[in-house]
Amino acid sequence: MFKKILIANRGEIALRVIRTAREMGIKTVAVYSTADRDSLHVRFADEAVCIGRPQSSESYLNIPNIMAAAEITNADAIHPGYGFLAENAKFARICNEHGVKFIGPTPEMINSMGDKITAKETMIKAGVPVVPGGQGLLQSVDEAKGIAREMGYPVILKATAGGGGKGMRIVWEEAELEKAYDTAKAEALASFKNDGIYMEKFVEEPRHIEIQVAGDQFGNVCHLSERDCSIQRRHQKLVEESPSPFMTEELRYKMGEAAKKAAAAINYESVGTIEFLVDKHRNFYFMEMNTRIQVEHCVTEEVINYDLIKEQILIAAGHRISGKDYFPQMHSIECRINAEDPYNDFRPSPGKITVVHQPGGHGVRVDSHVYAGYVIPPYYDSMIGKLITVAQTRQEAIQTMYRALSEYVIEGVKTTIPFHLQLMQDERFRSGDFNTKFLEGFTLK
Ligand code: MV4
Repeated sequence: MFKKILIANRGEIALRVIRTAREMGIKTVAVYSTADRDSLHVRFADEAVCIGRPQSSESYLNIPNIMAAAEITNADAIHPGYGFLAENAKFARICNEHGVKFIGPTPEMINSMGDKITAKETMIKAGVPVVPGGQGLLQSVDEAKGIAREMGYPVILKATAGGGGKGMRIVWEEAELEKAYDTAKAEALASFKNDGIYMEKFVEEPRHIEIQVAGDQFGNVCHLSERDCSIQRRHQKLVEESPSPFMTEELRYKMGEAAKKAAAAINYESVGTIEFLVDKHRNFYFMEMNTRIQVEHCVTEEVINYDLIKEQILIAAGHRISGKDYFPQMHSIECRINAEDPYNDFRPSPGKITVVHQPGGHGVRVDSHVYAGYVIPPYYDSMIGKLITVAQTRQEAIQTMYRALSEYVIEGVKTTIPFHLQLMQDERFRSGDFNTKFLEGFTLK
């Protein structure tokens, strides 16, 4: 087993990894930017090394500084968390070349899922359903018109180097196609230095349902059931839950088998997530694979009673998994509590938190790195913490969430708590009848 893990991240996920490492008897090294000197991850780690100025590019994305910190502290593994360098194949390669185990998949696995056309081709070969569309890169507007005419509008243009919604264009009729083609290409080039785009049939009002998977170095793969992440706003997830209220036993079986096929197709090693679009007829289509631990991993942990970070560390250390699948025994919901003003277009609200009271009690988990006096820096994401509830039923998990949200006190910055309070009382949310468009028709009272 590793003796000392460096955590190349900050905030709640750094703390989350430190907690599990300590339970496993593994020492930890925090790295931090000068904006994060007073962060809890710095105080709770066994050692801490400053790696640069506040801007991510000079600290949490600065590979030479992180490697230097690993070297001087004698860390034998690096946990990348999510965001920052978590899906950076070059970083994974550099870690491994320096004898520091990257706690995640190999650089080849990261690359094979990073390019969306390559990922889609791999899935077609593996027999995983994908959204109907053109084969590979679009070469011209005329080619795009031909494909769209054949499969019918609406269609969607996506960047092969994209993901997470950046640089997408929905096209409702042929008259719009040429302009959309040009802007999608220009946006892709500007955002990713790669102007490759491809086309798919646009699936209207889909649900976003993802399957958690795990694979080991010996070819065993399993699934750990689903999360419903349909409650999003501008591609930012706000609420996640497991199981999905839309799920049936049959659909879980089919999506679970497809997710395992997807992971097995690249001999996936580590924990990861297969994202699917699910239409109203319960047809499902591979969207992308996340080769990292995700923000919303906690709802899965709660419903299967299983520490996913521990599993990720064990797999990286060469342990075997049994290969048996996991099914939800409980219902869990996560609300992302952000320092944003929900009355003002969710505008970031960084600054000093003057008062904190975090909820507790039966069925409540808070994963957060903040305390009274903590300053949320303007340089990174605006997450204050994740509030997670678990109960026997969805209705009870919602009731517990409403109660916990009512107890949650954060003063000094605006938060998304009022949004979540209203959502937990919303009839449509409570009925489970929602899709990725739900928040477009939601206004805060
Ligand atoms: C789609 C789609 C409809 N049809 N692809 C958004 C994130 C990126 N991973 C892909 N996304 C979508 N791809 C087809 N063929 C609708 C979306 C989409 C979406 C997906 C999941 C969650 C929220 C979303 C919000 C808008 C659009």
